[in-house]
Amino acid sequence: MAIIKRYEKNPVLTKDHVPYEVATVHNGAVVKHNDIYVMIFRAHRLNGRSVLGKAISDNGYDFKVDPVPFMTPATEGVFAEYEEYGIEDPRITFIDGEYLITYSAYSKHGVRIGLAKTRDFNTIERFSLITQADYRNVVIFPKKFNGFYARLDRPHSEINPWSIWISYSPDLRYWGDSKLIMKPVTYHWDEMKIGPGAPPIETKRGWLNIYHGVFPTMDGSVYRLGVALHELKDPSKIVAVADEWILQPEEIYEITGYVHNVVFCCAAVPENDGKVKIYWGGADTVMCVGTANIDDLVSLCLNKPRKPC
Ligand code: BMA
Repeated sequence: MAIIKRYEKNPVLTKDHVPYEVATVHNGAVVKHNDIYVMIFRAHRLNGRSVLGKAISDNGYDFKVDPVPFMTPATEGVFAEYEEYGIEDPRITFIDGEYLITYSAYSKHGVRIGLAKTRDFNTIERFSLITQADYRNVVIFPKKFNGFYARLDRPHSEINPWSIWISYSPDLRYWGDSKLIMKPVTYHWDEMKIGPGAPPIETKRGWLNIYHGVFPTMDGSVYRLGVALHELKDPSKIVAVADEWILQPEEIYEITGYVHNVVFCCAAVPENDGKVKIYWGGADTVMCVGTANIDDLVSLCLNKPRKPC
């Protein structure tokens, strides 16, 4: 049986739900704020550049989109220079009473990561550009370690297949002590590259990291999702990585679209009943959701691990 049960009415959000003109709705971050699910999603404008939209829901399935985008590329200040080509793939972490939103900022200089903050999803403040080029997929842990914020990140690499690193910061602005902690495995479903997906979820057995892995084929790349466990006190240490993927493109809305054969995750919302709602973009075109038991994901890592690397 599939470890993630797809919601039967997927996709939960498409461009038809959006009151302004967009070509896609995907790679959304979702959190529960005052018992309301808030989704910040990526949407391509008709010029091929992305903005971030906002949608809310009472149940995590039926979303209503705001009349205007939540964030558009900055037009002044230091951010304008680095967001000219669009803003993409948000992730949200709640820590110290604020929501931290990381996003990819694209420009002629490459892609780097912006960090914005909000307390209520009504107002938003850009805080800092927290990487140089070329980085994507930065997720911040919802806890500090020895007084330091921690993040998983994914620098671009020509020599080594793109891998997951960890970095630390005393103040969210300056990051360092970076270390490579997880690599793709040759002739495996994630052999081409891996990257952090949802911000990690704390479980009794470790931090659950839902990540994406890419496999190259004659028909282009296939994006799938996998899981890993990191040590609770020291997330730079990997307890186990599941050998099998947890989700691959299988439904029509994942197989065809703006980019075919893609499931791409930016968020997972743990619930009180031991389940987690996992959100993913299908074919870079629509937003989907499914549920899994957190224990099943943890067991998959522990009982069917792959060789560490
Ligand atoms: C990655 C990013 C994601 C996208 C994925 C599949 O490199 O651009 O935003 O979902 O490719 O196209």
